[in-house]
Amino acid sequence: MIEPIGERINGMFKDIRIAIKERDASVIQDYARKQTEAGAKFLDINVGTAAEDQCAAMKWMVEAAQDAVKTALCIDSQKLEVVKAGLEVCKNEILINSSKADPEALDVYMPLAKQYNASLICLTINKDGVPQDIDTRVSIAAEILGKALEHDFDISKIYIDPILLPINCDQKQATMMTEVYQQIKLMSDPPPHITVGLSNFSQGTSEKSLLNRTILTMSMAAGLDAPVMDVLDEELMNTAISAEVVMNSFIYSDSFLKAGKSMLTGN
Ligand code: THG
Repeated sequence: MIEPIGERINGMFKDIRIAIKERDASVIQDYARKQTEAGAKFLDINVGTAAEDQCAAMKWMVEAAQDAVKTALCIDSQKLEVVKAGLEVCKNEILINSSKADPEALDVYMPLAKQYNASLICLTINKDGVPQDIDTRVSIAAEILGKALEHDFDISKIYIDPILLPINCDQKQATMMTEVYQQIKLMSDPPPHITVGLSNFSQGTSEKSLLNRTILTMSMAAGLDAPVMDVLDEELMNTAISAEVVMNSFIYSDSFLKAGKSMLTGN
């Protein structure tokens, strides 16, 4: 089954930015509960760029969220010290978001993740920047899996993010990505999970929800299984459940939406 990562607790959203500034935990906790009820397996926690002290803000957000829910938290920052701040206070299950793929970065993040018994998102970005083609993404993914073997890191706790770019930035990227997912899924048994920021795709477009549903369906067919996504978009979540039943992940009945939802929420 898909493991949706709820995107909404992110300082890029104005209401979260204000909540961080005013230290209003109720806003974080409302989104933690609502996204969990909607079927999020993980809650992304990202302080954004506005917070003055990002480490303090991360600690506060993690504490606020875990006071409300037992849902696993996805500690999201490009900065190692901000990730570490979140890890120090996190009592829930952890997904670290994220490490880059150069060996120096992975040699820091893989032991760190093991120390916290955490799963780890690895971006297919190295010193040469964000890859724009299939082969570079696939070869960086292979390097990530090689490093995981070296560190004796459980591949089923690796989430590879091959970087989904906006449709209005380079329209050819989306179909390339499905090829990338298929190739990564063949690299090991069990395969790693595959993550992307799904809403990246529709950023700054009209028809965001429709574009997100369409790319989600196509991507799930190719192996995407853990998108950072808008789990509060009910049609998007229903699309995910529908894709799972089409792929024979659970038995069809006329109440498959209800059945799928309860599989996601565990009740
Ligand atoms: N990969 C990984 N983690 C990620 C991303 C990724 N975390 C952050 C981000 N990208 C995924 N989360 C979002 C959250 C919201 C949006 C996009 C990605 C978004 N926001 C709207 C917009 O910008 O148009 C609305 C913002 C607003 O209302 O202010 O689309 O790629 N591993």
